[in-house]
Amino acid sequence: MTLDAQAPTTTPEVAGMGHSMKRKEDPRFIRGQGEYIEDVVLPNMVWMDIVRTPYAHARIKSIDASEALAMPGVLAVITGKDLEAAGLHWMPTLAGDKQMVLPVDEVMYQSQEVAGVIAETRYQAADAVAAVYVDYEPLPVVVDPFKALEPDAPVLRPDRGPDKQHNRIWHWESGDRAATDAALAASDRVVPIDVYIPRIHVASIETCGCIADYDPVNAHLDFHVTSQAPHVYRTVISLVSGIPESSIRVKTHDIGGGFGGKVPVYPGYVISIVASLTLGRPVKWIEDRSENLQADSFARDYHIHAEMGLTDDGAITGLRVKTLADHGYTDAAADPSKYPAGLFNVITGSYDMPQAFVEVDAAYTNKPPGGVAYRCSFRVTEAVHTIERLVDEGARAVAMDPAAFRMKNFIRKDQFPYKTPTGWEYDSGDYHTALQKALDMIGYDELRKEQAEKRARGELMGIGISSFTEIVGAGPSHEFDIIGLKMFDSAEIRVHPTGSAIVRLGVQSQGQGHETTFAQIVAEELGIPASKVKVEEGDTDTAPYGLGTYASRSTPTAGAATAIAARKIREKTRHLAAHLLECSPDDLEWTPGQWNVKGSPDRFKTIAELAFAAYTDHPAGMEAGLEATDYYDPPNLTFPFGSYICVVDIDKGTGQVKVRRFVAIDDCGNIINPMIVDGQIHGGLTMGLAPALYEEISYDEQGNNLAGTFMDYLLPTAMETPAWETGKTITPSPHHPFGAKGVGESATVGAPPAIANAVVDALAHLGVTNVDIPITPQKVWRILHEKGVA
Ligand code: MCN
Ligand code: CUM
Repeated sequence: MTLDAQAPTTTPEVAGMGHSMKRKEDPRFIRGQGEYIEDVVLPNMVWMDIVRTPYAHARIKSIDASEALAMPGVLAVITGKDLEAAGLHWMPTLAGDKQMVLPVDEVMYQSQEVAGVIAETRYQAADAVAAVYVDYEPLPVVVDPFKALEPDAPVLRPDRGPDKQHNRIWHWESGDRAATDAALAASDRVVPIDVYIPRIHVASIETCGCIADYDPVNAHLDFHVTSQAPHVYRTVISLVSGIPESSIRVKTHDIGGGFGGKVPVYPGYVISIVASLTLGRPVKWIEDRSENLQADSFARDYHIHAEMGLTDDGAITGLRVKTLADHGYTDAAADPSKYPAGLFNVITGSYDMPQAFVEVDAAYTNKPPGGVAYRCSFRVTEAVHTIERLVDEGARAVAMDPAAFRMKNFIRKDQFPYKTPTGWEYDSGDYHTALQKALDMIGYDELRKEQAEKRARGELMGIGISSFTEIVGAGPSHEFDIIGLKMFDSAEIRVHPTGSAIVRLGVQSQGQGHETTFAQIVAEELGIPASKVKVEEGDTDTAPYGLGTYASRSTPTAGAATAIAARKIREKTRHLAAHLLECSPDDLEWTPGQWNVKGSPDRFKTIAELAFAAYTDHPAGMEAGLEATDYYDPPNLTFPFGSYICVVDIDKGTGQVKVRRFVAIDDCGNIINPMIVDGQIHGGLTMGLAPALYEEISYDEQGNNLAGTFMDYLLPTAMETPAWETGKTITPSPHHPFGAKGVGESATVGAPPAIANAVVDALAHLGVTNVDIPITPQKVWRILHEKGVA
């Protein structure tokens, strides 16, 4: 059923599902009392800074660190040769490729790490970095992934197997090629589109950083780090270093934004650990902003050619997609093993697609490695952008309104669970209702009239729609793993004698409000007020093993684990209540926060009484205590969706695009905290506006990063951000324990094509069929100039 909002079943004091409880973490954040890596200072701590290459591809002839080593406070300079001696100069990437910790022979991208300099203070380390002399011999640079695949291109990774002496990393296919070719051949028309989704970077407020603290006496490593996946880090560190996992504690603190950029294990982390092992002192390393923009993992960089088959009356018959993915010098994408192109084959989107075939090739180039990071669950943003742009071009080809075209081709709500031709099973959806709500809210018909009048006067106004389907919540574990680690997630709940509780989780908040929402899940299931439920994440010594937070998976996986663990506790309290009330457990029924004897409303035991009894008055034969753990393996992913409509006005003189209105209707199933979900959507929309209009990391022919500072890499501020108008529909997930779907990335995935479609809509009468993002004033002005309009 599709509802506008669900009514809470608990009181505001208990604050279970559906209450807009204020975030428990905010008092410390708004008072500047958060604790980030930079705030953590350990006794006897020293600093590391990193020497980086100015060349995108070069041979290292020699490194001379003698002058640096003689400088005040300098303790060590670590090079690739030092690591090679210990077999630590390469490390595995999460995608099963390998990555240099420090280079021995060749540097592969501009700003790659070349040496770590450790000194008593940060300033001494930075000064000494400038005194490390590296003699480079420049090598030919490959920046264009198409050229990388040409037969005469230099092979960038000769370390790969003898059968892989070329720059193609992998080729991946999904769907039925022959059936799709046949469907397109039989179509009345085939509409093509070429889209480039540029490289972008998350630029979270807190850059990456760590403190490696090796204690030689106890042979124990404490690793403080700003990471989205602490347990995975612990396992990787153990595998790389040989230190037993029981002697490694990974500890996060508050995280100043992750957005995917804090999933990979960066070379700086490994160098810090080696430095601490060598010196026996805590070693802190924190990137500066330019290092973060130039060397951390990137997102997108997909060159996509897509074709859609259509009948003359506007029915979609099939979709064929060919893509080239630029992965930089190593495949370090944090994609599940089976999915080298992530979940890109969700590209059939919200449409009832008879046939589809998707193929992706990945290429090495002389750019930083990475992939997927930037608020996108495994390449879904690229997929959604393509299908939503293509659907608009399809509508235009058959002279249909883009809203009507979508309504005609949407999967109908009676078709769920819906199997896509590329193999996904969408759990639930109601796309018609969401789009209709967005059309009504923005006043679509009026806007079309206004647009026609303006066009007659020569003014440029456009309306763009995006009706996206997201795919979030990996596992199930039989399909999803990262470096072999199955993708489930976990929760452990302990209820204390006086009725308060602690929840420990394998996921990791970076600003999403887990301390609040996970407490609300316990409040909903057990009736313990959310204010009395402490949520703890990010300490691998105490939390149950989990895969971490990315791909909007926390609510679908750890949220489910929390509910199931709470239900195990509830079941135990039923037996406690039966003992105390001297009745059979079968005679009891649960109403929020208490067990009642059926038919006797005055005979009940509250959760607080039962918690106390678990430690003071449990029956013979029952274990004392009140706690439970759950490792939840989801049966399927969840498929949140939404319909966004954007109105833009374009200035003919400057090419400036102004987003006049933006309506976002989102559906993430049942909602834990409506205010937090709204916050996620507002932030996500701004992070969708960013690549649509401003952000791009590009390189010149020599592989120089052209957007290595905030002067060139433009982040939208409050000035550029329009007043988002949001609304909801609620279509619960049928398989999730409390009907929720993830939402953390929906808006970033859904927003860019709405904006791009609005811009193309404003320019379509001039013959424009696509404008690649970021849609800068210069790009638009050039088009207007060419068309003789500017
Ligand atoms: N929520 C809810 N009801 C739902 C779904 C979610 O109340 N039906 C709540 C959750 O309980 C959680 C928040 O909304 O507090 C986001 O939940 P979810 O969709 O499960 O996503 P995750 O917690 O797994 O967060 C990951 C997601 C990702 S992948 C990126 S990238 C991103 C995002 O969250 N990074 C963020 N939002 C971010 N927000 C902040 N402030 N900082 C980041 O780095
Ligand atoms: Cu890929 S950005 Mo989020 O999934 O951490």
